[in-house]
Amino acid sequence: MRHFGRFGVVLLLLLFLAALEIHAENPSLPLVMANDNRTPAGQIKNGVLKLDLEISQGRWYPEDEKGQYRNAYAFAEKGRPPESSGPLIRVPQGTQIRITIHNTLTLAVNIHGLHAHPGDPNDTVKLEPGETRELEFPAGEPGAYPYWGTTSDKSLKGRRAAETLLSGAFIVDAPGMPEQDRIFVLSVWLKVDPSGFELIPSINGKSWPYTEHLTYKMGEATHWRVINTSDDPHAMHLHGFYFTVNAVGDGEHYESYSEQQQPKGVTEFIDPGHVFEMTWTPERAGNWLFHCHMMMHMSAPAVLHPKQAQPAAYSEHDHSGGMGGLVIGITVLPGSIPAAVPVVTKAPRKLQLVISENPDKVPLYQLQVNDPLAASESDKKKPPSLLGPPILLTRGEETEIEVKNVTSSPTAIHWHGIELESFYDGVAGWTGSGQQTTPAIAPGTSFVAHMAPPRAGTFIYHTHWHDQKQLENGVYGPLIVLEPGQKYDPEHEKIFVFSIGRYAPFGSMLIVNGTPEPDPVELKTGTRYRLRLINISTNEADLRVRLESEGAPVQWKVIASDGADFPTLQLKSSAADMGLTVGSTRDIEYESDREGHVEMKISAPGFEALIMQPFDVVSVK
Ligand SMILES: [Cu+2]
Repeated sequence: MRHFGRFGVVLLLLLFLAALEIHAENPSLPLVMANDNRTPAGQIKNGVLKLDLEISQGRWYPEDEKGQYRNAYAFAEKGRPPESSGPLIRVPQGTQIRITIHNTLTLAVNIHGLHAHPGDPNDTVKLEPGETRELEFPAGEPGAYPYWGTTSDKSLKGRRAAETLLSGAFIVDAPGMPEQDRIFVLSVWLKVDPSGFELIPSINGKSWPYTEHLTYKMGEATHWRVINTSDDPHAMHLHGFYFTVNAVGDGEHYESYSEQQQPKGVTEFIDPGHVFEMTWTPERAGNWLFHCHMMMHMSAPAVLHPKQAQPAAYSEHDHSGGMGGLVIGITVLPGSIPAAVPVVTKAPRKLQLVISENPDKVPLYQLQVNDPLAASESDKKKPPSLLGPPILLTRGEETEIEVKNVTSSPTAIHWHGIELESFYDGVAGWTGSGQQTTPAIAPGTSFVAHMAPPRAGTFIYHTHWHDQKQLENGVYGPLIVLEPGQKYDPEHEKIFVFSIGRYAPFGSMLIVNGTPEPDPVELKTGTRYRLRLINISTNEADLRVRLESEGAPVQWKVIASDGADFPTLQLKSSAADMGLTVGSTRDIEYESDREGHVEMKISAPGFEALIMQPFDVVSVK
């Protein structure tokens, strides 16, 4: 003790008090069980679902029972423990629903979503402490919906702490609907008070690596529903495969897309209270991830792991890898369909991505791409910027990219949107297979990623080291895949990367191509341009991009999303104003027949100042 001195004693006392604070939670409460949403609650007889629900309090362990818990309110089926998410209400279309619901809390609870859909979002049921209510209503239209409660009369966006887990899934199946789907309810425990800030995201009641580990066979079609009952939007990203969005819902209305309308992508934005339905087919074996691309929703919750703020400390065999929260691990087993055998007709093309520390420290890192085919030496002399140079690949061409880490911290690089082998996907300690997972790229070492990208489009390479420092210091860049024989044409193709950088004295700022004040770009009238837009910010799920002239949006044509081209028949001009969620890309065609000034405005909630990318349209004469 003498080594600590008086200051140390005070510190120990504070730590002891902090520990007391944690254990002030009530250990006599029942456990809140994780609900995998596979088993519907209640009994259906003669077309009537009978379900007895309770609202109670329990101890919620976002990880395992050796970890911390929180006292939380949760729904329970009578006679069973409380669950997160709440008991699954799942009925065939046409079912009549009879629910009794009993509030065991000492607080009144206002319940949303227990009615026929579509319904009035303001049609809620208020239960006083100790009150029991009977509800009866028809199931309504097929779809997926959330039901949820609040003890503070807040909306989903305002719920805090114990009430944030009062949520469940409500599914109405159309006749003939396959029931082997999986349902994922997204929650975020958020507590903001003078004693501190707590953010614990969970899927079906658990935070990675305690979320369910899914296993599929190659070729096995999967069908998922994602329901967001948290206060924040999310950007749900699937590694290694494209998925199709089959339907979306806003909590009351559910819209199934016709086959022609179904968007394909690798990242889907989801607002609070909203739902989407997706299908995909795992075509390559190995380990993959489905996760929110917002850094704060996929990092180990600091409140549960105060010492693990340094992901550098993690071991290669530790699957948590600094990740946490809204992350699901998927293992694809070799199945009945044979693995595609790549036909290699010539030596692979070789590129090098060198990540080094910037001697000037602002930004911390600098990235360099060595491409023997791109001879422009001038590019290499550029000062370090908050952005790596573009990597240009050719569709179908076997390529080896050596990632050389000459910094003093480990890293891992993910080839976002590229369909490649799991081992090269870039999640250290996870991707690959049980026998051999992707290693971290330790300081002074290299990792060679192999790929033969099967589609041309706009993609991203970025750090998958779960470290805000790397993501805020430019360890990312555009990854452009061109058609065979096509050359990258900087005259007519303009890349805009939206991200976050720290600029003293302003702190975190939205930036475009590495700067908050991008130079004007000159465009020529009557000339068609391809704009490649990329959002690789930290947490900006709700980023908006607008191209305007004299205050009104111009017309543009969105031609691809996440690297997937839209069918030609669907291409049409639209007003240049769209959301671009984090981990997403869009390809846009734009042509102006008028001279003048055009501005691309990039904005995101939480950033007062929008960022402007100016264009000067000049006439060709
Ligand atoms: Cu998120």
